[in-house]
Amino acid sequence: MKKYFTVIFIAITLLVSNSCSSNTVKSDKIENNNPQNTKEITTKESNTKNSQKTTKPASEKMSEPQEHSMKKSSNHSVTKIATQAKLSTPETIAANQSLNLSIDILDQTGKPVNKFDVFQEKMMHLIVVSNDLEHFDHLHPEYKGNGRFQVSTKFPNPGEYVLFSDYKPAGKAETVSLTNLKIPGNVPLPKSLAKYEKIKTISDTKINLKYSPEKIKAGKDVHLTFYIQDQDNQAVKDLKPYLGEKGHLVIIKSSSVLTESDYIHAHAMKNSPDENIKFHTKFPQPGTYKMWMQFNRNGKIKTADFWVNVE
Ligand SMILES: [Cu+2]
Repeated sequence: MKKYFTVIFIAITLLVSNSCSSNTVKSDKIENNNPQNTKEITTKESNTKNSQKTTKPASEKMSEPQEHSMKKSSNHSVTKIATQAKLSTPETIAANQSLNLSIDILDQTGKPVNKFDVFQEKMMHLIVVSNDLEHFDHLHPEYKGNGRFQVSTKFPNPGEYVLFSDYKPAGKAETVSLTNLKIPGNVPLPKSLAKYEKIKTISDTKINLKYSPEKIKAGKDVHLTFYIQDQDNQAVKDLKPYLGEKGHLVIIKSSSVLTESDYIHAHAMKNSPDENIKFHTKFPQPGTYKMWMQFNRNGKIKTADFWVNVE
């Protein structure tokens, strides 16, 4: 078996949060579990292999977090702290095999951040996408204490992936940190690009997207409504909460190099009637975005994806 030199790195975090709400459930689990053949991934300074791709965003972020934190905290009661995520993978990685991943959340000086608040029922929401946004996964790594989260997952194909770790250091604002992972091998040819369809069918469920205004403009408010119907085009009556809300929407802007500013995490509006799931959000920049809306129909989590164009 050929050994691959594992990929890596980390980027400093910035935040995306609009949410001022804070939950204060804390973990009391302090068990540090360090898998043996784990290879620690380099930090941005020593990153070599992917440097052409990652050095730029990482170094740009390096100088910024402080400034960002201050800007944000001035209009929020919760302050943000500059944190970063560090990803560790097994030494040998390959497509389509289970990989144990560790994500360490560190402060600016490299010390573990060890207390987190639960939000949307979890301590960390991990969104994994391939760079072309074909692959999407929403995971909940387990907190092992001492700043370390662990999860096991598979990456379907060789290629570049971005992991958006979404978490709240205790008492602070929601934070998103990016890490990247390269799965070695031949990258498959892209499938034909999805059209801008507004209706998706997932087995017995039809999801119909409407938004207003119909032409989405960067920086302007947009209302997104997902109408959920059964095979007979009847509004479903069996939606259940998912992560404490009616639906969970992740939006990522298609970019040659994904950064945390490409990630939007919208929260469902509480007052939508059963068969509709509504979101209110803004798309910061013109471009092409992919959205993944997840909901719980009678115990089954379904993910519907849509592309939208923002002028
Ligand atoms: Cu989640």
